[in-house]
Amino acid sequence: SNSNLANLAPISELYVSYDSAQKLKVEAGELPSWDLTARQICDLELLMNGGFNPLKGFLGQEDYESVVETMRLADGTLWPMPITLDVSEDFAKGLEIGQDIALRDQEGVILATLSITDRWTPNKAREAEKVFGADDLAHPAVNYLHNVAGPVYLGGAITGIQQPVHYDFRGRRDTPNELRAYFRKLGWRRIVAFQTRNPLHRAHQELTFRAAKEAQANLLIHPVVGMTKPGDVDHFTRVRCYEAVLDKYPQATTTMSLLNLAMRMAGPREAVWHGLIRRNHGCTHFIVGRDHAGPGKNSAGEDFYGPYDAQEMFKEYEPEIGLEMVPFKHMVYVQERAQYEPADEIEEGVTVLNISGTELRRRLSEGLEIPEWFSFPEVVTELRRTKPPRAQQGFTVFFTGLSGSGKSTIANALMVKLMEMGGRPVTLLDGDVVRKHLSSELGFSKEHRDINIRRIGYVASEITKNGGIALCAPIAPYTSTRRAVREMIEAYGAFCEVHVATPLEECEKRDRKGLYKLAREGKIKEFTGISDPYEAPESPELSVDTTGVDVDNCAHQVLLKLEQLGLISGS
Ligand code: PPS
Repeated sequence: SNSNLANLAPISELYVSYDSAQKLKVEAGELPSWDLTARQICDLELLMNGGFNPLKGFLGQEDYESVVETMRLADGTLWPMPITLDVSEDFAKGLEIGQDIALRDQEGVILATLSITDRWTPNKAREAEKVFGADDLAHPAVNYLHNVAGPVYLGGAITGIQQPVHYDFRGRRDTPNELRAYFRKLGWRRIVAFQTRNPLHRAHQELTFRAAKEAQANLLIHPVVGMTKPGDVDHFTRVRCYEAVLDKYPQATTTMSLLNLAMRMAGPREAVWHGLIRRNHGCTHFIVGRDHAGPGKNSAGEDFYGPYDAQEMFKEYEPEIGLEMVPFKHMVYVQERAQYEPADEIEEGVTVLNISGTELRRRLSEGLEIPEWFSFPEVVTELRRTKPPRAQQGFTVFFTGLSGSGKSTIANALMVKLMEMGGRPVTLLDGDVVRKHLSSELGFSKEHRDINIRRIGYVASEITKNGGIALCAPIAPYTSTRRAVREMIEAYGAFCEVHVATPLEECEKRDRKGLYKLAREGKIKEFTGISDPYEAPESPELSVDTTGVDVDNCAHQVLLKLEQLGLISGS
Protein backbone atom coordinates (compact mmCIF):
# COMPACT_ATOMS: atom_id res chain seq x y z
CA SER A 1 0.00 0.00 0.00
CA ASN A 2 3.00 2.29 -0.34
CA SER A 3 2.42 3.00 -4.00
CA ASN A 4 -0.18 5.70 -3.46
CA LEU A 5 1.43 8.94 -4.70
CA ALA A 6 -0.44 12.21 -5.08
CA ASN A 7 -1.62 13.35 -8.48
CA LEU A 8 -0.96 17.07 -8.14
CA ALA A 9 -2.02 18.22 -11.60
CA PRO A 10 -4.47 21.12 -11.45
CA ILE A 11 -8.10 20.16 -10.91
CA SER A 12 -10.87 21.81 -12.94
CA GLU A 13 -12.65 24.80 -11.45
CA LEU A 14 -15.97 26.34 -12.44
CA TYR A 15 -14.68 29.90 -12.71
CA VAL A 16 -14.69 31.79 -16.00
CA SER A 17 -11.76 34.05 -16.94
CA TYR A 18 -11.41 37.45 -15.32
CA ASP A 19 -12.65 39.31 -18.43
CA SER A 20 -15.66 37.04 -18.88
CA ALA A 21 -16.43 37.40 -15.20
CA GLN A 22 -16.51 41.19 -15.45
CA LYS A 23 -18.87 40.96 -18.42
CA LEU A 24 -21.04 38.29 -16.84
CA LYS A 25 -21.34 40.28 -13.65
CA VAL A 26 -22.91 43.16 -15.54
CA GLU A 27 -25.22 40.92 -17.57
CA ALA A 28 -26.27 38.97 -14.48
CA GLY A 29 -27.53 42.20 -12.95
CA GLU A 30 -30.71 41.65 -14.99
CA LEU A 31 -31.32 38.08 -13.84
CA PRO A 32 -33.62 36.97 -11.04
CA SER A 33 -31.33 36.57 -8.08
CA TRP A 34 -31.20 34.27 -5.14
CA ASP A 35 -29.55 35.45 -1.91
CA LEU A 36 -27.52 32.46 -0.78
CA THR A 37 -27.74 31.22 2.79
CA ALA A 38 -24.56 30.79 4.82
CA ARG A 39 -24.56 27.07 4.09
CA GLN A 40 -25.16 27.54 0.37
CA ILE A 41 -22.22 29.93 0.18
CA CYS A 42 -19.98 27.24 1.66
CA ASP A 43 -21.27 24.67 -0.83
CA LEU A 44 -20.90 27.07 -3.75
CA GLU A 45 -17.31 27.91 -2.86
CA LEU A 46 -16.31 24.23 -2.89
CA LEU A 47 -18.27 23.59 -6.08
CA MET A 48 -16.50 26.47 -7.84
CA ASN A 49 -12.96 25.77 -6.65
CA GLY A 50 -13.07 22.02 -7.37
CA GLY A 51 -13.37 20.90 -3.75
CA PHE A 52 -16.55 19.03 -4.77
CA ASN A 53 -15.11 17.73 -8.06
CA PRO A 54 -16.63 16.07 -10.16
CA LEU A 55 -19.80 18.09 -9.45
CA LYS A 56 -20.40 20.90 -11.94
CA GLY A 57 -23.24 22.55 -10.08
CA PHE A 58 -26.09 21.93 -7.67
CA LEU A 59 -27.53 18.44 -8.18
CA GLY A 60 -30.42 17.89 -10.58
CA GLN A 61 -33.29 15.62 -9.59
CA GLU A 62 -31.95 12.43 -11.14
CA ASP A 63 -28.52 12.81 -9.55
CA TYR A 64 -30.12 13.84 -6.26
CA GLU A 65 -32.32 10.77 -6.08
CA SER A 66 -29.45 8.54 -7.05
CA VAL A 67 -27.16 10.09 -4.41
CA VAL A 68 -29.82 9.76 -1.72
CA GLU A 69 -30.57 6.12 -2.57
CA THR A 70 -27.19 4.76 -3.68
CA MET A 71 -24.47 7.28 -2.73
CA ARG A 72 -23.72 7.60 -6.43
CA LEU A 73 -24.44 10.13 -9.15
CA ALA A 74 -26.74 8.88 -11.92
CA ASP A 75 -23.65 7.91 -13.97
CA GLY A 76 -22.42 5.67 -11.14
CA THR A 77 -19.69 7.95 -9.75
CA LEU A 78 -19.33 7.74 -5.98
CA TRP A 79 -20.82 10.84 -4.28
CA PRO A 80 -22.43 10.39 -0.87
CA MET A 81 -23.86 13.84 -0.06
CA PRO A 82 -26.72 15.67 -1.78
CA ILE A 83 -25.43 19.14 -2.66
CA THR A 84 -28.67 20.94 -3.39
CA LEU A 85 -29.89 24.50 -3.80
CA ASP A 86 -32.97 24.85 -1.61
CA VAL A 87 -35.18 27.88 -2.24
CA SER A 88 -38.57 29.23 -1.19
CA GLU A 89 -41.78 28.35 -3.01
CA ASP A 90 -42.27 32.00 -3.93
CA PHE A 91 -38.88 32.26 -5.59
CA ALA A 92 -39.23 28.91 -7.42
CA LYS A 93 -42.68 29.78 -8.77
CA GLY A 94 -41.48 32.54 -11.04
CA LEU A 95 -38.73 30.48 -12.72
CA GLU A 96 -38.54 28.45 -15.90
CA ILE A 97 -36.37 25.50 -16.80
CA GLY A 98 -33.53 26.67 -19.04
CA GLN A 99 -33.35 30.06 -17.40
CA ASP A 100 -30.27 31.51 -15.65
CA ILE A 101 -30.35 33.01 -12.19
CA ALA A 102 -27.74 35.02 -10.30
CA LEU A 103 -26.46 33.67 -6.98
CA ARG A 104 -25.54 36.43 -4.55
CA ASP A 105 -23.83 36.51 -1.18
CA GLN A 106 -25.48 38.06 1.86
CA GLU A 107 -24.33 41.55 0.86
CA GLY A 108 -25.72 41.18 -2.66
CA VAL A 109 -22.44 40.51 -4.49
CA ILE A 110 -22.91 38.15 -7.48
CA LEU A 111 -20.76 35.07 -7.03
CA ALA A 112 -22.08 32.83 -9.81
CA THR A 113 -24.91 32.10 -12.19
CA LEU A 114 -26.92 28.89 -12.27
CA SER A 115 -28.55 27.52 -15.44
CA ILE A 116 -31.66 25.82 -14.19
CA THR A 117 -32.19 22.28 -15.48
CA ASP A 118 -34.34 20.94 -12.65
CA ARG A 119 -36.86 22.18 -10.14
CA TRP A 120 -38.59 19.78 -7.77
CA THR A 121 -40.07 19.32 -4.32
CA PRO A 122 -37.92 16.75 -2.54
CA ASN A 123 -39.13 14.08 -0.18
CA LYS A 124 -37.28 15.38 2.85
CA ALA A 125 -38.28 12.54 5.16
CA ARG A 126 -36.76 10.10 2.68
CA GLU A 127 -33.60 12.21 2.35
CA ALA A 128 -33.27 12.26 6.14
CA GLU A 129 -33.73 8.46 6.44
CA LYS A 130 -31.30 7.57 3.71
CA VAL A 131 -28.58 10.20 4.11
CA PHE A 132 -28.59 10.78 7.88
CA GLY A 133 -29.96 7.42 8.97
CA ALA A 134 -33.15 8.65 10.65
CA ASP A 135 -35.82 11.30 10.20
CA ASP A 136 -35.06 12.62 13.69
CA LEU A 137 -34.88 16.34 14.43
CA ALA A 138 -32.21 15.73 17.07
CA HIS A 139 -29.83 15.33 14.12
CA PRO A 140 -28.59 18.83 13.26
CA ALA A 141 -28.73 18.25 9.49
CA VAL A 142 -32.22 16.77 9.70
CA ASN A 143 -33.33 19.74 11.73
CA TYR A 144 -31.76 21.99 9.09
CA LEU A 145 -33.47 20.05 6.32
CA HIS A 146 -36.95 20.40 7.81
CA ASN A 147 -36.75 23.71 9.67
CA VAL A 148 -34.24 25.87 7.81
CA ALA A 149 -33.92 24.65 4.21
CA GLY A 150 -36.50 25.83 1.67
CA PRO A 151 -39.10 23.40 0.28
CA VAL A 152 -38.02 23.46 -3.39
CA TYR A 153 -34.69 22.39 -4.90
CA LEU A 154 -33.14 23.91 -8.03
CA GLY A 155 -30.51 22.00 -9.98
CA GLY A 156 -28.13 23.01 -12.74
CA ALA A 157 -24.62 23.90 -13.81
CA ILE A 158 -22.74 26.74 -12.14
CA THR A 159 -20.74 29.43 -13.87
CA GLY A 160 -18.33 30.84 -11.31
CA ILE A 161 -17.76 34.60 -11.28
CA GLN A 162 -15.83 35.14 -8.09
CA GLN A 163 -14.90 33.44 -4.83
CA PRO A 164 -16.88 34.29 -1.72
CA VAL A 165 -15.05 37.01 0.17
CA HIS A 166 -13.41 36.15 3.50
CA TYR A 167 -12.01 38.83 5.77
CA ASP A 168 -10.57 36.46 8.36
CA PHE A 169 -7.42 34.33 8.17
CA ARG A 170 -7.07 34.91 4.44
CA GLY A 171 -3.50 33.66 4.40
CA ARG A 172 -4.63 30.34 5.86
CA ARG A 173 -7.31 29.55 3.27
CA ASP A 174 -6.36 27.54 0.19
CA THR A 175 -8.26 26.28 -2.82
CA PRO A 176 -7.59 22.69 -3.94
CA ASN A 177 -5.31 24.01 -6.66
CA GLU A 178 -3.40 26.23 -4.26
CA LEU A 179 -2.76 23.27 -1.98
CA ARG A 180 -1.78 21.06 -4.93
CA ALA A 181 0.66 23.71 -6.10
CA TYR A 182 2.08 24.02 -2.60
CA PHE A 183 2.61 20.26 -2.30
CA ARG A 184 4.19 20.21 -5.77
CA LYS A 185 6.53 23.00 -4.87
CA LEU A 186 7.67 21.28 -1.68
CA GLY A 187 7.92 17.90 -3.38
CA TRP A 188 5.31 16.35 -1.10
CA ARG A 189 3.87 13.24 -2.78
CA ARG A 190 2.30 11.51 0.20
CA ILE A 191 0.06 13.70 2.31
CA VAL A 192 -2.15 12.60 5.17
CA ALA A 193 -5.05 14.93 5.97
CA PHE A 194 -6.50 15.46 9.42
CA GLN A 195 -10.10 16.72 9.43
CA THR A 196 -11.28 18.46 12.59
CA ARG A 197 -13.96 20.77 13.97
CA ASN A 198 -12.52 20.91 17.49
CA PRO A 199 -9.53 22.54 19.13
CA LEU A 200 -6.46 20.30 19.02
CA HIS A 201 -5.28 18.88 22.32
CA ARG A 202 -2.35 16.56 23.06
CA ALA A 203 -4.28 13.42 22.09
CA HIS A 204 -4.93 14.84 18.62
CA GLN A 205 -1.33 15.81 18.20
CA GLU A 206 -0.18 12.31 19.12
CA LEU A 207 -2.71 10.81 16.74
CA THR A 208 -1.59 12.98 13.83
CA PHE A 209 2.11 12.29 14.57
CA ARG A 210 1.44 8.56 14.55
CA ALA A 211 -0.66 8.77 11.38
CA ALA A 212 2.07 10.64 9.53
CA LYS A 213 4.64 8.13 10.69
CA GLU A 214 2.51 5.12 9.74
CA ALA A 215 1.69 6.50 6.31
CA GLN A 216 5.24 7.82 5.84
CA ALA A 217 3.56 11.00 4.75
CA ASN A 218 3.55 14.72 5.33
CA LEU A 219 0.72 16.06 7.42
CA LEU A 220 -2.03 18.48 6.42
CA ILE A 221 -4.07 19.76 9.35
CA HIS A 222 -7.29 20.64 7.55
CA PRO A 223 -9.84 22.08 9.99
CA VAL A 224 -13.36 23.02 8.96
CA VAL A 225 -14.19 26.70 9.37
CA GLY A 226 -17.46 26.79 7.39
CA MET A 227 -20.26 25.34 9.47
CA THR A 228 -19.79 22.70 12.13
CA LYS A 229 -22.01 21.23 14.82
CA PRO A 230 -24.22 23.82 16.53
CA GLY A 231 -22.66 24.70 19.88
CA ASP A 232 -19.06 24.10 18.76
CA VAL A 233 -16.27 26.49 19.71
CA ASP A 234 -16.36 29.29 17.10
CA HIS A 235 -13.80 29.04 14.31
CA PHE A 236 -12.00 32.28 15.23
CA THR A 237 -11.04 30.81 18.57
CA ARG A 238 -10.19 27.45 17.06
CA VAL A 239 -7.90 28.89 14.42
CA ARG A 240 -5.99 30.81 17.10
CA CYS A 241 -5.68 27.48 18.94
CA TYR A 242 -4.48 25.68 15.80
CA GLU A 243 -1.88 28.35 15.20
CA ALA A 244 -0.56 27.84 18.71
CA VAL A 245 -0.35 24.07 18.24
CA LEU A 246 1.22 24.32 14.80
CA ASP A 247 4.41 25.60 16.45
CA LYS A 248 4.74 22.22 18.11
CA TYR A 249 4.93 20.31 14.82
CA PRO A 250 8.09 20.06 12.73
CA GLN A 251 7.73 22.84 10.20
CA ALA A 252 9.27 20.88 7.35
CA THR A 253 6.67 18.10 7.47
CA THR A 254 3.40 19.72 8.52
CA THR A 255 1.13 22.44 7.21
CA MET A 256 -2.30 23.78 8.07
CA SER A 257 -5.06 25.04 5.80
CA LEU A 258 -8.63 26.11 6.54
CA LEU A 259 -11.52 24.44 4.74
CA ASN A 260 -14.74 26.42 4.25
CA LEU A 261 -16.94 23.34 4.36
CA ALA A 262 -20.47 23.21 5.75
CA MET A 263 -20.46 19.91 7.62
CA ARG A 264 -23.62 17.78 7.86
CA MET A 265 -22.52 15.55 10.74
CA ALA A 266 -23.53 12.52 8.66
CA GLY A 267 -21.02 10.09 10.21
CA PRO A 268 -20.16 7.31 7.73
CA ARG A 269 -21.42 9.06 4.59
CA GLU A 270 -19.70 12.22 5.73
CA ALA A 271 -16.39 10.37 6.15
CA VAL A 272 -16.55 9.21 2.53
CA TRP A 273 -17.42 12.75 1.45
CA HIS A 274 -14.54 14.19 3.50
CA GLY A 275 -12.22 11.71 1.79
CA LEU A 276 -13.31 12.79 -1.69
CA ILE A 277 -12.87 16.44 -0.73
CA ARG A 278 -9.33 15.74 0.55
CA ARG A 279 -8.46 13.84 -2.60
CA ASN A 280 -9.49 16.93 -4.53
CA HIS A 281 -7.15 18.94 -2.31
CA GLY A 282 -4.23 16.75 -3.36
CA CYS A 283 -4.02 14.41 -0.36
CA THR A 284 -3.26 10.68 -0.47
CA HIS A 285 -4.23 9.58 3.03
CA PHE A 286 -6.99 10.47 5.43
CA ILE A 287 -7.32 10.00 9.17
CA VAL A 288 -10.63 8.55 10.35
CA GLY A 289 -10.93 8.34 14.11
CA ARG A 290 -13.63 7.25 16.49
CA ASP A 291 -17.14 8.57 15.73
CA HIS A 292 -16.03 10.62 12.70
CA ALA A 293 -18.41 13.55 12.06
CA GLY A 294 -20.80 12.20 14.70
CA PRO A 295 -23.97 14.23 15.39
CA GLY A 296 -24.36 13.21 19.05
CA LYS A 297 -27.42 11.50 20.51
CA ASN A 298 -30.78 10.96 18.82
CA SER A 299 -34.09 11.87 20.44
CA ALA A 300 -34.13 8.50 22.24
CA GLY A 301 -30.76 9.33 23.80
CA GLU A 302 -28.80 6.83 21.68
CA ASP A 303 -25.92 7.43 19.29
CA PHE A 304 -26.98 7.89 15.66
CA TYR A 305 -24.04 5.81 14.42
CA GLY A 306 -21.71 3.22 15.89
CA PRO A 307 -18.27 4.57 16.87
CA TYR A 308 -16.49 2.80 14.00
CA ASP A 309 -19.25 2.82 11.34
CA ALA A 310 -17.44 5.61 9.50
CA GLN A 311 -14.22 3.61 9.34
CA GLU A 312 -16.11 0.60 7.99
CA MET A 313 -17.84 2.54 5.26
CA PHE A 314 -14.65 4.36 4.31
CA LYS A 315 -12.85 1.01 4.01
CA GLU A 316 -15.58 -0.33 1.74
CA TYR A 317 -15.25 2.58 -0.69
CA GLU A 318 -11.52 3.20 -0.28
CA PRO A 319 -10.50 2.26 -3.86
CA GLU A 320 -13.11 4.57 -5.35
CA ILE A 321 -12.35 7.43 -2.97
CA GLY A 322 -8.75 7.17 -4.10
CA LEU A 323 -7.38 7.92 -0.63
CA GLU A 324 -6.00 5.50 1.87
CA MET A 325 -7.60 5.54 5.28
CA VAL A 326 -5.43 5.81 8.38
CA PRO A 327 -7.85 4.47 11.00
CA PHE A 328 -7.48 5.41 14.64
CA LYS A 329 -8.90 4.07 17.82
CA HIS A 330 -9.61 6.35 20.74
CA MET A 331 -6.35 7.80 22.17
CA VAL A 332 -5.96 7.95 25.95
CA TYR A 333 -3.20 9.02 28.33
CA VAL A 334 -1.23 6.34 30.19
CA GLN A 335 0.02 7.91 33.37
CA GLU A 336 2.82 5.40 34.09
CA ARG A 337 4.38 5.98 30.69
CA ALA A 338 3.39 9.67 30.47
CA GLN A 339 2.17 9.30 26.89
CA TYR A 340 -0.88 8.83 24.68
CA GLU A 341 -1.70 5.39 23.32
CA PRO A 342 -4.64 3.84 21.44
CA ALA A 343 -7.15 2.65 24.04
CA ASP A 344 -7.31 -0.86 22.56
CA GLU A 345 -3.56 -1.46 22.81
CA ILE A 346 -3.23 -0.88 26.55
CA GLU A 347 -2.65 -3.76 28.95
CA GLU A 348 -4.55 -4.20 32.21
CA GLY A 349 -3.29 -2.56 35.35
CA VAL A 350 -2.00 0.80 34.10
CA THR A 351 -3.64 4.12 34.93
CA VAL A 352 -5.55 5.53 31.98
CA LEU A 353 -6.56 9.21 32.07
CA ASN A 354 -9.08 10.86 29.80
CA ILE A 355 -11.06 14.11 29.78
CA SER A 356 -14.22 14.01 27.65
CA GLY A 357 -15.54 16.99 25.71
CA THR A 358 -18.31 17.40 28.26
CA GLU A 359 -15.84 17.33 31.15
CA LEU A 360 -13.64 19.89 29.38
CA ARG A 361 -16.59 22.24 28.93
CA ARG A 362 -17.50 21.83 32.60
CA ARG A 363 -13.98 22.67 33.72
CA LEU A 364 -13.87 25.72 31.48
CA SER A 365 -17.25 26.97 32.65
CA GLU A 366 -16.35 26.52 36.30
CA GLY A 367 -12.85 27.91 35.90
CA LEU A 368 -11.27 24.62 37.06
CA GLU A 369 -7.81 23.29 36.29
CA ILE A 370 -7.09 21.71 32.92
CA PRO A 371 -3.99 19.55 33.30
CA GLU A 372 -0.89 19.82 31.10
CA TRP A 373 -1.14 16.19 30.09
CA PHE A 374 -4.48 16.98 28.48
CA SER A 375 -3.78 20.14 26.49
CA PHE A 376 -1.26 22.87 25.72
CA PRO A 377 -1.27 25.96 27.97
CA GLU A 378 -1.60 28.24 24.90
CA VAL A 379 -4.74 26.38 23.80
CA VAL A 380 -6.27 26.50 27.27
CA THR A 381 -5.55 30.23 27.45
CA GLU A 382 -7.34 30.84 24.13
CA LEU A 383 -10.34 28.77 25.20
CA ARG A 384 -10.54 30.59 28.52
CA ARG A 385 -10.37 33.96 26.76
CA THR A 386 -13.41 33.02 24.68
CA LYS A 387 -15.26 31.22 27.43
CA PRO A 388 -14.53 32.78 30.79
CA PRO A 389 -15.97 30.94 33.80
CA ARG A 390 -19.73 31.27 34.19
CA ALA A 391 -19.40 33.73 37.06
CA GLN A 392 -17.80 36.17 34.58
CA GLN A 393 -20.13 35.55 31.64
CA GLY A 394 -23.26 37.46 30.81
CA PHE A 395 -26.66 35.96 31.59
CA THR A 396 -30.37 36.71 31.49
CA VAL A 397 -33.01 36.35 34.18
CA PHE A 398 -36.41 36.18 32.55
CA PHE A 399 -39.38 36.76 34.86
CA THR A 400 -42.77 35.69 33.55
CA GLY A 401 -46.14 35.91 35.24
CA LEU A 402 -49.51 37.64 35.33
CA SER A 403 -49.97 41.37 35.50
CA GLY A 404 -49.55 42.45 39.11
CA SER A 405 -47.83 39.20 40.09
CA GLY A 406 -44.80 41.11 41.37
CA LYS A 407 -42.37 40.62 38.43
CA SER A 408 -41.18 44.22 38.26
CA THR A 409 -40.89 44.62 41.99
CA ILE A 410 -38.73 41.51 42.36
CA ALA A 411 -36.69 42.39 39.27
CA ASN A 412 -36.00 45.86 40.68
CA ALA A 413 -34.89 44.46 44.01
CA LEU A 414 -32.70 41.90 42.26
CA MET A 415 -31.14 44.60 40.11
CA VAL A 416 -30.12 46.57 43.19
CA LYS A 417 -28.67 43.49 44.87
CA LEU A 418 -26.66 42.63 41.75
CA MET A 419 -25.39 46.20 41.46
CA GLU A 420 -24.34 46.08 45.08
CA MET A 421 -22.24 43.01 44.24
CA GLY A 422 -20.73 44.76 41.18
CA GLY A 423 -18.58 43.31 38.41
CA ARG A 424 -21.08 43.28 35.56
CA PRO A 425 -23.46 45.92 34.21
CA VAL A 426 -27.15 45.21 34.84
CA THR A 427 -30.04 46.23 32.59
CA LEU A 428 -33.68 45.90 33.57
CA LEU A 429 -36.06 45.35 30.65
CA ASP A 430 -39.32 45.79 32.51
CA GLY A 431 -42.62 45.14 30.71
CA ASP A 432 -43.87 48.69 30.98
CA VAL A 433 -40.49 50.24 30.21
CA VAL A 434 -40.08 48.11 27.09
CA ARG A 435 -43.53 48.97 25.91
CA LYS A 436 -42.62 52.64 26.22
CA HIS A 437 -39.17 52.58 24.59
CA LEU A 438 -39.07 49.55 22.26
CA SER A 439 -42.64 48.58 21.51
CA SER A 440 -44.77 51.70 21.81
CA GLU A 441 -46.68 50.88 18.61
CA LEU A 442 -47.71 47.39 19.76
CA GLY A 443 -50.97 46.19 21.31
CA PHE A 444 -51.83 42.92 23.05
CA SER A 445 -52.81 40.52 20.28
CA LYS A 446 -50.86 37.23 20.18
CA GLU A 447 -48.90 38.54 17.24
CA HIS A 448 -47.98 41.80 18.95
CA ARG A 449 -47.11 40.14 22.25
CA ASP A 450 -44.80 37.77 20.35
CA ILE A 451 -43.07 40.64 18.57
CA ASN A 452 -42.67 42.41 21.89
CA ILE A 453 -41.12 39.36 23.59
CA ARG A 454 -38.78 38.67 20.69
CA ARG A 455 -37.52 42.25 20.84
CA ILE A 456 -36.84 41.83 24.54
CA GLY A 457 -35.11 38.53 23.77
CA TYR A 458 -32.94 40.11 21.12
CA VAL A 459 -31.81 42.95 23.37
CA ALA A 460 -31.21 40.53 26.25
CA SER A 461 -29.17 38.24 24.00
CA GLU A 462 -26.95 41.14 22.94
CA ILE A 463 -26.47 42.17 26.57
CA THR A 464 -25.68 38.56 27.50
CA LYS A 465 -23.24 38.21 24.60
CA ASN A 466 -21.40 41.31 25.73
CA GLY A 467 -20.98 40.05 29.27
CA GLY A 468 -23.78 41.97 31.01
CA ILE A 469 -26.77 40.91 33.04
CA ALA A 470 -30.23 41.38 31.53
CA LEU A 471 -33.29 41.21 33.76
CA CYS A 472 -36.54 40.91 31.80
CA ALA A 473 -39.96 41.25 33.36
CA PRO A 474 -42.75 40.98 30.78
CA ILE A 475 -45.89 38.83 31.11
CA ALA A 476 -44.67 36.66 28.19
CA PRO A 477 -47.75 34.42 28.20
CA TYR A 478 -46.75 31.97 25.44
CA THR A 479 -44.52 28.93 25.99
CA SER A 480 -43.20 28.73 22.44
CA THR A 481 -42.15 32.37 22.40
CA ARG A 482 -40.38 32.00 25.73
CA ARG A 483 -38.60 28.95 24.32
CA ALA A 484 -37.47 30.94 21.27
CA VAL A 485 -36.05 33.62 23.58
CA ARG A 486 -34.28 30.97 25.63
CA GLU A 487 -32.61 29.65 22.48
CA MET A 488 -31.53 33.13 21.41
CA ILE A 489 -29.88 33.74 24.77
CA GLU A 490 -28.39 30.32 25.42
CA ALA A 491 -26.23 30.82 22.33
CA TYR A 492 -24.30 33.35 24.44
CA GLY A 493 -24.84 32.61 28.11
CA ALA A 494 -27.19 31.28 30.72
CA PHE A 495 -30.94 31.79 30.72
CA CYS A 496 -32.73 31.65 34.05
CA GLU A 497 -36.50 31.56 33.76
CA VAL A 498 -38.35 32.64 36.90
CA HIS A 499 -42.07 32.02 37.05
CA VAL A 500 -43.67 34.57 39.33
CA ALA A 501 -46.54 32.24 40.13
CA THR A 502 -48.73 34.50 42.22
CA PRO A 503 -52.27 33.18 41.60
CA LEU A 504 -54.76 35.20 39.59
CA GLU A 505 -57.08 35.74 42.61
CA GLU A 506 -54.22 37.37 44.52
CA CYS A 507 -53.17 39.57 41.55
CA GLU A 508 -56.77 40.62 41.03
CA LYS A 509 -57.28 41.29 44.75
CA ARG A 510 -54.25 43.60 44.75
CA ASP A 511 -55.19 45.20 41.41
CA ARG A 512 -52.39 47.75 41.84
CA LYS A 513 -53.08 49.52 38.57
CA GLY A 514 -56.84 49.08 38.58
CA LEU A 515 -56.56 47.14 35.30
CA TYR A 516 -58.29 43.95 36.46
CA LYS A 517 -61.40 45.93 37.31
CA LEU A 518 -61.43 47.48 33.86
CA ALA A 519 -60.79 44.08 32.28
CA ARG A 520 -63.72 42.53 34.17
CA GLU A 521 -65.92 45.36 32.97
CA GLY A 522 -64.74 44.65 29.41
CA LYS A 523 -63.15 48.08 29.13
CA ILE A 524 -59.74 46.49 28.45
CA LYS A 525 -59.81 43.69 25.88
CA GLU A 526 -57.43 40.71 25.65
CA PHE A 527 -56.38 41.06 29.27
CA THR A 528 -54.08 38.28 30.42
CA GLY A 529 -55.76 35.90 32.86
CA ILE A 530 -59.20 37.43 32.31
CA SER A 531 -59.85 37.44 28.58
CA ASP A 532 -56.50 36.24 27.23
CA PRO A 533 -54.41 33.09 27.89
CA TYR A 534 -51.43 32.62 30.15
CA GLU A 535 -49.46 29.40 29.58
CA ALA A 536 -47.58 28.70 32.82
CA PRO A 537 -43.97 27.50 32.39
CA GLU A 538 -43.60 23.74 32.89
CA SER A 539 -39.98 23.65 33.98
CA PRO A 540 -38.72 27.10 34.92
CA GLU A 541 -35.37 27.36 36.72
CA LEU A 542 -37.30 28.85 39.64
CA SER A 543 -40.89 29.48 40.68
CA VAL A 544 -41.84 32.05 43.33
CA ASP A 545 -45.24 32.99 44.71
CA THR A 546 -45.41 36.45 46.27
CA THR A 547 -48.54 35.70 48.31
CA GLY A 548 -47.65 36.57 51.89
CA VAL A 549 -43.93 36.76 51.16
CA ASP A 550 -41.98 40.00 51.03
CA VAL A 551 -40.15 41.18 47.94
CA ASP A 552 -36.75 41.05 49.55
CA ASN A 553 -37.19 37.34 50.25
CA CYS A 554 -38.27 36.62 46.63
CA ALA A 555 -35.29 38.51 45.20
CA HIS A 556 -33.05 36.60 47.57
CA GLN A 557 -34.44 33.29 46.32
CA VAL A 558 -33.44 34.32 42.81
CA LEU A 559 -29.93 35.26 44.00
CA LEU A 560 -29.54 31.83 45.60
CA LYS A 561 -30.63 30.20 42.35
CA LEU A 562 -28.08 32.26 40.39
CA GLU A 563 -25.38 31.22 42.81
CA GLN A 564 -26.42 27.58 42.48
CA LEU A 565 -26.17 27.91 38.68
CA GLY A 566 -22.62 29.21 39.08
CA LEU A 567 -23.54 32.61 37.66
CA ILE A 568 -22.43 34.61 40.68
CA SER A 569 -19.54 33.64 42.88
CA GLY A 570 -20.59 32.73 46.36
CA SER A 571 -18.75 35.28 48.42
S1 PPS B 1 -46.65 40.81 27.02
O1 PPS B 1 -47.80 39.91 26.88
O2 PPS B 1 -45.54 40.12 27.66
O3 PPS B 1 -46.28 41.42 25.75
O4 PPS B 1 -47.12 41.96 27.99
P1 PPS B 1 -46.19 43.10 28.63
O5 PPS B 1 -45.33 43.72 27.59
O6 PPS B 1 -45.48 42.50 29.81
O7 PPS B 1 -47.19 44.19 29.09
C1 PPS B 1 -47.95 44.00 30.18
C2 PPS B 1 -48.30 45.33 30.85
O8 PPS B 1 -49.18 46.04 30.02
C3 PPS B 1 -50.34 46.44 30.77
N1 PPS B 1 -51.50 45.95 29.98
C4 PPS B 1 -51.87 44.67 29.76
N2 PPS B 1 -51.40 43.47 30.19
C5 PPS B 1 -52.01 42.35 29.76
N3 PPS B 1 -53.07 42.34 28.93
C6 PPS B 1 -53.56 43.49 28.44
N4 PPS B 1 -54.61 43.49 27.59
C7 PPS B 1 -52.97 44.72 28.87
N5 PPS B 1 -53.21 46.02 28.58
C8 PPS B 1 -52.30 46.74 29.26
C9 PPS B 1 -50.19 45.88 32.15
O9 PPS B 1 -49.95 47.00 32.96
C10 PPS B 1 -48.96 45.01 32.14
O10 PPS B 1 -48.02 45.39 33.13
P2 PPS B 1 -47.64 44.45 34.36
O11 PPS B 1 -46.35 45.04 34.89
O12 PPS B 1 -47.42 43.03 33.85
O13 PPS B 1 -48.74 44.56 35.32
